[in-house]
Amino acid sequence: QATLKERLAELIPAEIQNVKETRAEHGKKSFGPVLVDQLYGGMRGLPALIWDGSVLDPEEGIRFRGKTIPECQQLLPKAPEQVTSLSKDWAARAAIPDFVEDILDRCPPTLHPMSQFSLAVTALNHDSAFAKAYQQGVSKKEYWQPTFEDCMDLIAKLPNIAGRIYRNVYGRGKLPAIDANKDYAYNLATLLGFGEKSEFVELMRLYLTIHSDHEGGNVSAHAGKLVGSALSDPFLAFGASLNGLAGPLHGLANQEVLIWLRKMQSKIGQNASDEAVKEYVWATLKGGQVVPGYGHAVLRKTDPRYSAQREFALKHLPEDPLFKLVGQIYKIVPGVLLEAGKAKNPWPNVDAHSGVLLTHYGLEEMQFYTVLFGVSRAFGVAAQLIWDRALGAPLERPKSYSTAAIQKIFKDK
Ligand code: CMX
Repeated sequence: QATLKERLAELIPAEIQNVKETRAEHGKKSFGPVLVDQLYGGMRGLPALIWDGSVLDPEEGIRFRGKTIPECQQLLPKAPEQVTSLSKDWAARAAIPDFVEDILDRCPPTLHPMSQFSLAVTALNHDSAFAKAYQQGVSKKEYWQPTFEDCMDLIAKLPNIAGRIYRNVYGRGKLPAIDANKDYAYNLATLLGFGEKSEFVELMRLYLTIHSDHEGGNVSAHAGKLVGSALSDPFLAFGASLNGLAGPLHGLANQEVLIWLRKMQSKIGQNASDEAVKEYVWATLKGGQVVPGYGHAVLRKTDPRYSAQREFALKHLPEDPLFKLVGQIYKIVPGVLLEAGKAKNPWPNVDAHSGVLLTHYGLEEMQFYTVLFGVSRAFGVAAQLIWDRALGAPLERPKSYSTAAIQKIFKDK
């Protein structure tokens, strides 16, 4: 049975050929007009990147390698032997260097967990196989191999980093050892102190899968790809992803949702009427703030990642009061956002639901939530970094314009 690396080595030559043929056939074709508004408007909808692991449809949501979330739920895991050998490989690579432990142990508990996470991941570049191979003059054709090793190390070490941050910041005792006979989600849950709760472990399996990838243009994915394009190693590249994920319009939204819900409860009480909730939502908008967990730059329907978590909650915690509040909000917020008339998508995204599930099982420290998002996002970013190096993706360098230049270009047109 082939290892993951051997399988990749089999697939790469055909994919190089596939890209070559695609470029030969379509390379000179136009991909639609670029509007000046797209330059000012955060490049929304601008075709600009290749990303193979997943594709996001505005109506349908994410597909991972062509499969929807429900299809993945049906199909995974289909290869128990491969899963076991991969779990063992990650367990064998899981230890983090002493100096990275020291860095984390010296962080003040007031430093946000995402900043600590980013520091630790960046520091892993100390042992990067890619950086070392590059210094030794490795050929371009071989780039993907040390990148693969770094990506596997990165993924493998994240549970120890996340667990250490959680226990340091929240005083939750000593970190246990990784169990080489258990899967990644179980080990992550155990390092956080929740391994005994089988439902939480199951939640981690769902959580790690649905947060892993959301095509290439979102801030964390794009930041990783961009930095990787300078041949910065996967630790430096993924550090950039984490810094982007830590923003409130992106991954930090899951923390913001919980803070917003708690504030709402303290303001209008536990079992508030629909009217009172609606008023609170309006007050948020009138205060010039966003409703966290709602809206999306690409999606125009309810995020299937939200629906998958809602299904989990309906099965395992239908009576949880906070889950009921999330359900109540789901009925109210889209109407308010539509009436307010600004948001292009009034429906909930992944972050509207995740915190409630974690809270239910006792992981109540909301500042930590985005760290879990980051652990999962490593899978998508790392996979693309390997493919980018295998396919020889070039340095990213789009053209920027000044407003004066735009005015000049269109002066007489
Ligand atoms: N609440 C209030 N206003 C919102 C809104 C929301 N949830 N969603 C969008 N809007 C506003 C925008 O702020 C923007 O206002 P201005 O014109 O004053 O700048 C206007 O509606 C148009 O925005 P849009 O085109 O619909 O949305 P964008 O593509 O610009 O932004 C996103 C997308 C996600 C940043 C935005 O919907 C938002 O801020 N949502 C709340 C934060 C959130 O949940 N982020 C997590 C997204 C998922 C993830 O990455 O993890």
